[in-house]
Amino acid sequence: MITFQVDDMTCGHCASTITKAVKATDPDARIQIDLAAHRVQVEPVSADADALATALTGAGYTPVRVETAQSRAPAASGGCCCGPRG
Ligand SMILES: [Cu+2]
Repeated sequence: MITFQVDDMTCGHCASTITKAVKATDPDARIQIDLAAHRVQVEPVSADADALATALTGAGYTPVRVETAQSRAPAASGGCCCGPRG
């Protein structure tokens, strides 16, 4: 299960757009959306977390990967939101 925090997902239309974006990337994926918490949970079949994040970004949203409670990695590889951008 891969969880994303998507703070700019604010209504049912956003949720359906995100569902379509995930399905376009991984047609057999299972998706659970919690609008109130702005969370998207995906149980992928063929896509990985990066592909799913790319799909959500491409749909116009800002997904932030949420690590599950069992493994709290202190430092994630790759970029984060803290740095200034161009
Ligand atoms: Cu919306």
